[in-house]
Amino acid sequence: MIIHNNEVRDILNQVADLMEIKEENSFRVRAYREAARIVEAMPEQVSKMVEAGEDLTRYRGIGKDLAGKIREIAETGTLAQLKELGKEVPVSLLELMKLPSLGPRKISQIYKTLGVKTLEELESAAKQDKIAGLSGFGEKTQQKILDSLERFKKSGEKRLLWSDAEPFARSLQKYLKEVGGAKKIVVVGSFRRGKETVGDLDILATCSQGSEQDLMAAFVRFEGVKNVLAHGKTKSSVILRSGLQVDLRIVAQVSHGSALHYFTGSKAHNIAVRRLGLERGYRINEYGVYEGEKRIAGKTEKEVYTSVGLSFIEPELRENLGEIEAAEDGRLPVLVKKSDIRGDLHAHTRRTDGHGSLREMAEAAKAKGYEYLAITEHSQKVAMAGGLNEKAVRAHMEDIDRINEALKGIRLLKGMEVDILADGTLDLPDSVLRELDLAVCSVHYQQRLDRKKQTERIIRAMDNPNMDILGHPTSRLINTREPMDIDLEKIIEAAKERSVVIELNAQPDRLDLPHNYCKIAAELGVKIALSTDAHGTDGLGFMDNGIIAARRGWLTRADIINTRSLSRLRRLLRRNG
Ligand code: DGT
Ligand code: CA
Ligand code: CA
Ligand code: ZN
Repeated sequence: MIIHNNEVRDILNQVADLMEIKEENSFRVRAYREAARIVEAMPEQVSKMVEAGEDLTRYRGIGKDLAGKIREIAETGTLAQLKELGKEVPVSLLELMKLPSLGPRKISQIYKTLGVKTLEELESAAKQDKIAGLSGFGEKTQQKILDSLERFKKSGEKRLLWSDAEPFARSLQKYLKEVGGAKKIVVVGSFRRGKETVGDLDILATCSQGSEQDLMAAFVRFEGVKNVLAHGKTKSSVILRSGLQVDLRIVAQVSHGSALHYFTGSKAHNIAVRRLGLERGYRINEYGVYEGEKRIAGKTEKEVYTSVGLSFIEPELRENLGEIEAAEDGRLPVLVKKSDIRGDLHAHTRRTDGHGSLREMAEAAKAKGYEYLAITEHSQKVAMAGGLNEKAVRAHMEDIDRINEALKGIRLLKGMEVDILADGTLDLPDSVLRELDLAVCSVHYQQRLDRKKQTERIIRAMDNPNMDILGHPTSRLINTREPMDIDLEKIIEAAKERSVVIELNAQPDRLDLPHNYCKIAAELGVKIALSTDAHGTDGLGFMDNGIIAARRGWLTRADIINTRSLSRLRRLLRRNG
């Protein structure tokens, strides 16, 4: 049985949630969450490591006890402890955790005082005005709960983050490739377009004639399958244990290009291409491009585009947001790629809320082939993360100087992630900000100001010449937190006037700046910092996600400052003229 790291992570987090609702020892709760985070970041399938008898305690943060739990999950797909906890607190309370307005403490209180166990019961309690009276709640919180219930119902099933779908996409692809007769196996749909979340996975296959049935049979037998929704000759659909739906289609090899194009989408892009075909008298569908009854193209995707007079359009651009017109005019951007990246400009260490040391982070960045890595610790306002005051910033800078002397082939930059305070001033005095190599400035508190105030707050911060980069500009957390209410176009224009760089934060649930705004920024000539916001050495790997997001945002190598050598980067940062 293949248990994916994300499934292990989810079970560990569920245990932590239930323990927290039960008000168990907070150190234990944290240990589970930490283990979940470590498993998520593991470069290999933990289930394979368990199978090979590897010792998981070599990961810092995983002790003997947790290693045993992880082994149990990897071997059985579940954890007896979760069932035990379920006897003491209803597992249905985990559903309530999906509402951003409720944490374990509040859930525990609502459960204990009102006996609320489900989302429905929560809604009726709130509607009957029973929540507002609980200590620590009030009218406002009750309304927030109702609002988030409303949003939750509207969004229905949550779409999966691209990065959470990826392990399933990869293992299915590998698995299907190994079936006798299988030829090309491509994951298409929104996954191929690199959309930040995917509704389901769509797989397109070709195979040698006569092996269609074997391929379909193998697909529905895949170890991760929970339900088979349909099992046909050319199309089957399954639901995986994680809840993700996967569709497999088999097409003839002569149609592969057309089918790739059709099933990659987006629908809006397809419709626009089909319309261009119609203007030339062609019919375009998933089987080919036809002039009358004659197939004139369809074996490759490129042929499909050529048939309507377009150059090849990268999947990430296929949203009908101007890519067709750009292809017609020969203005398609040459999208940034992984090998263009020469450093990372947002990372934390143990000094604040990260997990690695300066040296570990530097070595990991060097191993990625980078020239530089900016260590940008939180500032004092972010006390929860152990943010640094002026004195601590100086110690941070001295440590970096010292370590840089010892390092070869990689340079650490003295950075800070400086909080933008509610009035738009920065959380550290200019005297110390001036001495940094770079300041990423972000909003962490009071994210619910009204649109005008919030926009002004951020622009005011940009007025400070010590600000180099605006960090995670909307503060959204995909599936959990709405973006701040801001006039982002105005902020981008203000960044242009002040030569402030805007961050594209590569955390899989941030991808902030969103892609349509990346495009606007690039058109205006505003530079982008593509940064991972790594909180450990493994976090530097989020750059791969970030590249996809940047490509969806039409960004080229020239648009992104960390494609530059260190000396050019320094010249681009406005603190150096
Ligand atoms: P998702 O799954 O919601 O993240 O988004 P997609 O884009 O993967 O959509 P999905 O799975 O419904 O369909 C996969 C692709 O198949 C879609 O991107 C384009 C193509 N497709 C589906 N339905 C239609 C349709 O009615 N017309 C056209 N032209 N294409 C369609
Ligand atoms: Ca899909
Ligand atoms: Ca689909
Ligand atoms: Zn950060």
